Amino acid sequence: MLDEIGGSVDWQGLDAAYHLHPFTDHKSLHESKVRVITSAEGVFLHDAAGHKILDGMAGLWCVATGYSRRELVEAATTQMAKLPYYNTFFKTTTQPTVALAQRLAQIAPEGLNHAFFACSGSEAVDTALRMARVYWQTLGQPNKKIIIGREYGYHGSTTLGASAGGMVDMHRQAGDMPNFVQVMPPYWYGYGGQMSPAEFGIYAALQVESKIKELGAENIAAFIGEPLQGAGGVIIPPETYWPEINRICKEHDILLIADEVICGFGRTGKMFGSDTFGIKPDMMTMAKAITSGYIPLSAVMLHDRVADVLINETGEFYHGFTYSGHPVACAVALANLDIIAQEGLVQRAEALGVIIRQKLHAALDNHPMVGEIRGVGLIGAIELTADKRSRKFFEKRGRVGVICRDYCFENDLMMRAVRDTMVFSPPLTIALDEIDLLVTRLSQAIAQTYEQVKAEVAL
Ligand code: PXG
Repeated sequence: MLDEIGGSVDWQGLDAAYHLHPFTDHKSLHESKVRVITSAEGVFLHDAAGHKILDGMAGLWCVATGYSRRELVEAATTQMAKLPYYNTFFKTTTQPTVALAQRLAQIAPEGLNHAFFACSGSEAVDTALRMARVYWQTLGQPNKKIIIGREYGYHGSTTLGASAGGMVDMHRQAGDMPNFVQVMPPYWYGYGGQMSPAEFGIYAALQVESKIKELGAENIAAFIGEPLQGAGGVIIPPETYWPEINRICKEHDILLIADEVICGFGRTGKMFGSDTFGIKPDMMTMAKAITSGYIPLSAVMLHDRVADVLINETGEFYHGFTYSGHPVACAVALANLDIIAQEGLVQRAEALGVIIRQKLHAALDNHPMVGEIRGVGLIGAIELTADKRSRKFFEKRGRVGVICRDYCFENDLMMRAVRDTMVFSPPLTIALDEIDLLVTRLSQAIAQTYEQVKAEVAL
């Protein structure tokens, strides 16, 4: 393979020799070879083999403002030249850090007025969970330690994040600390049976209340949930779900943490998923689109009622990171939030979401293998099914999804498969003709998948 300056470098071989990837079975990766991404602009990626790939996933759900934004590059280089690093530990701060904390307070739901910075979604989640426990310790209730999460929830890959999430394989591989439990997700398509979505939303929320009663509210610190469960397969809760969760957390005096790492900054058609679903969080975790993925940054936003206790009563909170509030990352985030505001990307996500779903319905509703098309703003999912009417899953879960994902790759479309659910989350800057291209390539991949699997599963 030729590198960009014309030399011959075997990047794939070197990658196999020296690099371990996240969430990867390396033996099978080495058999199939890695794809080398070399550059990107707008909503397109380029790889070393010369493909121009439509990025239907905005990287990993993060490149909201699209690739190749000069404004973000300039914000980073200007800040690097002025002050590339300083910490926020010992009575010091930096200007971009303060400005970003203020900006986040302005755009976050009412009452969430204080920001704590970290570098990844996992660290933000870890921080929020520790804050929740410290909050209750400070109030003289140290037994309130248990965190309730949900099956298929994803809250990152630190040990606390993995424990809070509901990914069984992560739990099996040591991500299973004590004092974490999971309840059913509000996954109507998978678990709703004969219930209407509205009935099922209440039913799923009441599982949280049952768990609280079983374990005792006096032992529970917080409930954590993504407004919609992204990595779990874009599980969008029925409208009845979150209002009931608000009630339950309030009534039982349990903190409510909204993990906005995927939903934040316009993805769901409002600034935050909490705005879209009417969530009243005590804390919000955010990352990814805060900088459109250009540089690592995350934050926890705290409601006044939590911040007041931590600020005025706790004393020192023994937690923080070398790069908390990193000035370059914060400068990039500010420039990124400027673009989101100036280009109306939040409203755009809402409007384009309607259009993309219309087009997907028109192209795929009659397909025998498409069980459901769902979405909100510019995030969505297509359930591939063995039986449309009964919403039956394939026998070997996940296999058809991988086949379809590989056909997407072949058609120069980057998509994710979660089990047999195809998920999409393109940059919020995607244009109408690029939406058409996404729908055409995805439909083609689904048709090819169908041809391959229909004989086996008698669809
Ligand atoms: N919370 C949520 C809701 C997430 O989606 C994290 C926390 C952790 O963020 P960091 O920055 O530590 O990765 C995430 C991350 C996937 C995929 O394949 C999803 C994530 C990360 C990597 C892959 O869907 N979400």
